[in-house]
Amino acid sequence: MTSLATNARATDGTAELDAVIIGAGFSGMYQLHTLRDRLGLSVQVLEAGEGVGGTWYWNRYPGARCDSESHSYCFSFSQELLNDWEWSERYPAQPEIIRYLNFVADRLDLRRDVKFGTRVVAADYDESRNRWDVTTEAGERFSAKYLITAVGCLSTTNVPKFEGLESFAGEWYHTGAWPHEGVDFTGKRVIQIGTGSTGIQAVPVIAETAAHLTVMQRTPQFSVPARNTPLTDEFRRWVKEHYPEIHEVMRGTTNGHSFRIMERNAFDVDDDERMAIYEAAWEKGGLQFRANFKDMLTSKAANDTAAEFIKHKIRQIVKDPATAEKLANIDHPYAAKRPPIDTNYFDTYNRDNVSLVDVRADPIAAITPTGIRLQSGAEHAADIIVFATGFDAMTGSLLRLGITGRDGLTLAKAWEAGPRNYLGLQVAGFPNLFTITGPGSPSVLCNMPVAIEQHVEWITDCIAHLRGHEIERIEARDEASDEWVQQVNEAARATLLPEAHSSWYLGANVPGKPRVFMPYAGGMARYRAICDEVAARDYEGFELN
Ligand code: N01
Repeated sequence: MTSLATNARATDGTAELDAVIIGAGFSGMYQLHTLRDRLGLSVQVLEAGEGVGGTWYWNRYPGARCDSESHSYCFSFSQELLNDWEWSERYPAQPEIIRYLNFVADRLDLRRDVKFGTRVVAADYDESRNRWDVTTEAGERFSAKYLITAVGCLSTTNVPKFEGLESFAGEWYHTGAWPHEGVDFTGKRVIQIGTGSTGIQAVPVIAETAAHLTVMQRTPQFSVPARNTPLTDEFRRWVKEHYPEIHEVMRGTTNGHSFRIMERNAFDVDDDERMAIYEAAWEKGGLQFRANFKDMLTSKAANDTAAEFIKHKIRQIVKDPATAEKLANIDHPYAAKRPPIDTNYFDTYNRDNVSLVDVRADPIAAITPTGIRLQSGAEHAADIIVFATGFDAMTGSLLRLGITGRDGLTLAKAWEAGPRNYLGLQVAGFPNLFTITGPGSPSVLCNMPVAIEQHVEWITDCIAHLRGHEIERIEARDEASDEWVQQVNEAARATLLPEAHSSWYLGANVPGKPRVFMPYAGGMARYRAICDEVAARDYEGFELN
């Protein structure tokens, strides 16, 4: 089987490649490294941003910080990268993560095969040539045997279509497309819409300099303190000495973090002991809070104990009882929506310059030249509006690539009723297209670098297998896709996750989006075993020819 060692150009100017990867975040960077440097393929990465980093390139909003602990939020495949990088804090802030990803890009010499400022607008499969023809916004064309999307799960910003936005006389920004030069809130009246993980990180930071911050909350959210702190030399040394054990935990747990989920159930202990466990976890901080009991996401009664604990904390922290009630009036199980962690979020509502508006009780009617008008007619003035309104998650970034498979079948048509694929990796009708952390894989329910490394390595092994056996095409079978969709649904139904009716996991935050629970909730360890088994059985469920 021949490989195009260097990028050839057809007479019409199309660059001929073995593989095109779309996106240069964690996943695109690692996929480039494995295909180019391990398999020797000619690869072109196309990236809309002007630098590497993906989600961390775009999300530069105040307070942007990772909720995974730094020593677990990095690549694990290279001992050299692990040895030569030092994290400074328990949770890395956006600038540090971008520095890290640039360090990786330098070390692996990745940038020479990334075309920045290049947005893909179409990708068409040509069956007669068995090639993907990729077109960019600027009209450039690339042709490749393999097309790999590395576009992330949370990359397409959701700016709700409020009437009158264009009439607003002030400035407005979405957190996921934040200006690189930053935004100066000093002395400004700011309205922030949205209280998800992003909004909860941004509120305390914006409140520090704004004249006044009005937070518009539609769905109240649980949040646990992050307890961010600088890392000690001792901890850093310990991490460097224990990578094998740390990575074993990360690869063996449900959610890819460096802590284990406790073996006990919530009612294995009495009320006093349970409260002591929650108090200790609250003091320790972080996403570990949900790992206190193994039935936290499967038993409503168990979940209620955590939910009540956090609601009680909110009422204790927030001094104004009416504000506390709006924040604590949470109607979904704890962690059924992605649980945020925070730095002084609830305490920020005790500041004189911060107020909370319940826009579920009184929805936003319109944006006016001077601010926001609610349905009751109440007006809120603003110089700056911050949209912390999330993303068209998981499918949005794939659908906007304009992908068309065999016989003119568009991905939009194939996924009309919601995403349907096999293992979250391949879609029937779209040969040689791989979707890293696609819907139907654990992705957002897992510490992302762990999910990404597993997908990239599986795809790399798969392509090596195809090449080694002179196989031209791999494509998910219809029956296997139907079965997988059923497994994804069953895995979700076995948990409390679908009970959060406003969750972006279900597509509920985007009007008109099909309500389908998108990520695979069966756990990363189980998913990894399934993928390995499929490969070992000669790629069972895929058509190879
Ligand atoms: O987005 P969200 P996010 N009117 O969709 C509200 C990851 N992340 O950017 O819940 C009024 O969670 C919406 O209300 P509702 C993480 O996985 C990771 O905060 O739809 N409000 C909600 O309050 C996270 O889950 C890190 O009713 C409207 C908010 O806007 C994911 O990104 C850090 C509205 C959106 O919350 C997304 O988080 C930050 C409307 N029309 C984020 N439309 C890390 O640590 C939406 N809202 C790695």
